[in-house]
Amino acid sequence: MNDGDGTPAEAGQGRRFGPLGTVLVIIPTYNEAENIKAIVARVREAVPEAHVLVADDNSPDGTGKLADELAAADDHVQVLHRKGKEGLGAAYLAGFRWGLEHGYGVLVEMDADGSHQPEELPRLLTALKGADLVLGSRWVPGGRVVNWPRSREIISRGGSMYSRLALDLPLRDITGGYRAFRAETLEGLGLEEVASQGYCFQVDLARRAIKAGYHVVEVPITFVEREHGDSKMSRDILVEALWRVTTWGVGERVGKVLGRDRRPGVPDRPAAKADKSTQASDRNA
Ligand SMILES: Nc1nc2c(ncn2[C@@H]2O[C@H](COP(=O)(O)OP(=O)(O)OP(=O)(O)O)[C@@H](O)[C@H]2O)c(=O)[nH]1
Ligand SMILES: [Mg+2]
Repeated sequence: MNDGDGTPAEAGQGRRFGPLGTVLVIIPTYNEAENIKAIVARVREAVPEAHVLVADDNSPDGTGKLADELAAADDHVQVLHRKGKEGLGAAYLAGFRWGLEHGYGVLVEMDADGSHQPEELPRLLTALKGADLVLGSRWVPGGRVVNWPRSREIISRGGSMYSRLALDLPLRDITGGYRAFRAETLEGLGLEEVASQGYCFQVDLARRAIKAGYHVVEVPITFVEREHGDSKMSRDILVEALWRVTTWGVGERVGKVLGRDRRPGVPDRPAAKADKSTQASDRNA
């Protein structure tokens, strides 16, 4: 258990946050046979009380079978077998659903390829004691990337900057996928409406959290480029992100001009928390 102590965190602007409850680390996999054992072992070592859910899309390289072996040997490891490759977003949505149904208090997103270091998870969980959502961030002071080609860094930084400006989000790393959500936060994001898949899945969840008034904190991380296996990044994923972010941004601006007080795709609900003014912390930005 990673219980919060209910103390008002300085970052939470006076709000009291409840205990965290049990942590579920969701690891989506597609052809990660070379990585799955190491990443699960590192999570189990770094945060022994956390549970792991591998969400595998019937990987042809047998990742799902390896995950089954891990699950058979460790009651903190579970596997969600999915029919076939449907993209990162769909795998996370299925993993979130599973985790919420099973009563987990915290749901963590983590890649299988070692880019998101499990050893940094305790820092994310500590920050979550005073937040609704914590983003592992490469682009705040103290954050960095290791072994990334310049071209990837430009795409990633550019994607976050474009999303920040287009969607008016006070965040630095909007496309990153190392995150810790409180269960109540996920329940308030309108996940049933989420259709985005690749990088824009992460943008979509971040913008929903901000627009719904949740307190989002960025914690610096060191992102390490994968050493084994192939990236699933593709031109289609980039085009999808560019298209959706642009559409959301235009929709929000048109909505403002028309006097609507809510953004497209964002659930129409009262302030998520008592303090609606709670916004993303620019503490680290
Ligand atoms: N279940 C599932 N997992 C996926 C799918 N696509 C990617 N993943 C997983 O999502 C995580 C991130 O994918 P990566 O290929 O590492 O994408 P990336 O981090 O943007 O690219 P690199 O930096 O080049 O590694 C990895 O754990 C993948 O195995 C998918 O369609 N289904
Ligand atoms: Mg990766």
